Amino acid sequence: MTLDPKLMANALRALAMDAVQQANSGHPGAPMGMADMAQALWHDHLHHAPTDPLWPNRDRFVLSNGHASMLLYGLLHLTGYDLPMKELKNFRQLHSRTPGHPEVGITPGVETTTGPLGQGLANAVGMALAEKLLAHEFNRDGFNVVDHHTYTFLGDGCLMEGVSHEVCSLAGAWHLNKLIALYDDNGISIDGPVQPWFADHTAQRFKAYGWQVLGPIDGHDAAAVSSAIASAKLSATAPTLIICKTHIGQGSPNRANTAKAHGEPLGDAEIALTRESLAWPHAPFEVPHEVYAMWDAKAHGEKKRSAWSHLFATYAQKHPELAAAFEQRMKGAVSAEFKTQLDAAFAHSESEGKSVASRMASKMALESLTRTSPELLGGSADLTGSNLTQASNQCSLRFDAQGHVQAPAAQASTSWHINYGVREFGMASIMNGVALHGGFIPYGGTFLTFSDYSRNAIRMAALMKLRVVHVFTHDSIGLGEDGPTHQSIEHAASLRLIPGLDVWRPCDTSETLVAWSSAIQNQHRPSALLLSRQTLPHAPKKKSSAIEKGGYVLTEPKDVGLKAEAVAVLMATGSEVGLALSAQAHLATLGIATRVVSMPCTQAFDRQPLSYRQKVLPAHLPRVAVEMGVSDYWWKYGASAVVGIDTFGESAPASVLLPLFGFTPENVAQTVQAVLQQHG
Ligand SMILES: Cc1ncc(C[n+]2csc(CCOP(=O)(O)OP(=O)(O)O)c2C)c(N)n1
Repeated sequence: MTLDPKLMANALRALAMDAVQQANSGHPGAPMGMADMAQALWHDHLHHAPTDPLWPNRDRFVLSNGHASMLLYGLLHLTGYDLPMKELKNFRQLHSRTPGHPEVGITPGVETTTGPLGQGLANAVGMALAEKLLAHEFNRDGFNVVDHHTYTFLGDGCLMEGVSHEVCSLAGAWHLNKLIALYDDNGISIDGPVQPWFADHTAQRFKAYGWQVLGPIDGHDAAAVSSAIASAKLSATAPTLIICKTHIGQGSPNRANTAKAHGEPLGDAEIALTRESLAWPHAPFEVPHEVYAMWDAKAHGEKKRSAWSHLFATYAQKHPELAAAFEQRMKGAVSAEFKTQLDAAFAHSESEGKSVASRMASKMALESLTRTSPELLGGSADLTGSNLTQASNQCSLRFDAQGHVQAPAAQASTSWHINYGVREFGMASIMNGVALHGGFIPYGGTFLTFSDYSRNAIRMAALMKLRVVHVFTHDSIGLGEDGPTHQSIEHAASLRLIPGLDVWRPCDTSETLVAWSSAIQNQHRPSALLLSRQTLPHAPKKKSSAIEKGGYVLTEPKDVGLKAEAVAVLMATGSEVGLALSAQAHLATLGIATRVVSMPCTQAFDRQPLSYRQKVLPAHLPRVAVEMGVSDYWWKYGASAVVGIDTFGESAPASVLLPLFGFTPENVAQTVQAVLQQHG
């Protein structure tokens, strides 16, 4: 069979224009423009196995400009993945395996969900980082069991997005030489030719990051693209950007090089003209057998995959423990030891009853966790000493000038901690890429207020059901003098609005330990841990199983010396649980019996059966919520009043701010009394 790269690329073009036309929506221009680049990469270089899309040592391919989804679907279909033509005909329709933008978990061969521009590139950086770290940890002489590239396609939009700066700067500093990015430099975005708003010297920009830059080359010359990729693969110390000059909508006589090609179907008349100009006479969704044969990657992929399997089998004989650990890590299984350790730490915390800031409690959890779970890949966006994300046995990740991971001083097991620099969004989206690659449970810290910077990546983690853990410290006005710029007000409530994200705001060491334990055990869910800067008192003795439910009865009137049944419930989280307990004690002196409910994770609470939730929050009892944040969130729990903050904070010591904003036992008690009066 003689290969015809143009014909192969034209098959991608035809499928893209026909599917977009059939859906009457979508983006034909980018797939048509990148078809030759895709042919060069996927045919000549990409190590992938359509019959086993999750083979651990496959190359990763990330379509960062996710609106070009039809390019990826075309590639997956033609190379032999389980993506039949009927799925392409169903492009963008309900429950198809070809959603508008690629979504991981829906389409075999899709490595990450892309569409929010810039983040696919960030995910690719995370994948390349994971590869490098796993290779360092698991490869042995003659056994490069972790040895693959990460490729990404990206467009002008990805490069305009600020997150591309954050992550490409890191990729350079980390010497991610197996990361190869192909830039679809077509000079067009939605508003038109980009020159007036995107005049960067991209090559110089990437050289300044420490990348190798190849091109500009003709992105429609598949041989030129292929040989650029071949040289990129030789890079020993730097990631590579290949600048490919292309024409958006290539092949369409009237739409090529126009913004109209970006996001509109070409229309029947233009499609007919395009068929002619491409010399592609076939009916819509018809691909000749010989073209399928040229694209079919099943046999070749299976050869690569089985060669790796053999290598791994010999590795497993020589290094059985490493092989078992690698398999466990790639499955995302955590050692049973971690739970034993946390249970012991919990018992210790309960017996000690120490007052500790919850950020410090989190560090204590990490001290134990990182010893049993080397897959924990920690980090902080330049706030390590404040977030307390680095356990004493964790090594700061460093690379030498040759791009090698600097081995730490002799240590039995290594857990890494990454200094991400001041790059919250970059950190969060890189963590997603690391989690997608497999082999690690990434976590990263910053101040809770700056969760806004990371927000879309947190949302993407939730959408993709990724186990990443965000450590957000300094979670309220309780941080004090840094003032309103740093004080979280709306953040807890706003994070709780993200479907599929567990938001924990623990009140003491024991709850913090359970929060960590739950975050790690939830393999298909991201978690955010909201932690205090200030010291928090230990709450009364409790069971970890109650805390896991996300909301539970912490104290009853009898715990403060009253025989009576509770007449009201105080619901509180984090630092305000101690305050609710003080208010409960204060009310008891007035003969008013209340119950305190701790609600460290409202999502976990919401997942409990109704009968449990009604037991904790009985319908007949008025409720007062106490949380140093916007009051809005608490109305859903039937609060009659909320002691919250609906303005920004102030710059002053916490000891001044707390009473100023009404966070005193007296004010909380008065609020309960006022509610009881209203309820007669
Ligand atoms: C974060 C984000 N902002 C905006 C969009 C909407 N959007 C989709 S494609 C696009 C233009 C991208 O231009 P380019 O990367 O050059 O793509 P091309 O025109 O070459 O297809 C925009 C603004 C998005 N998907 N993500």
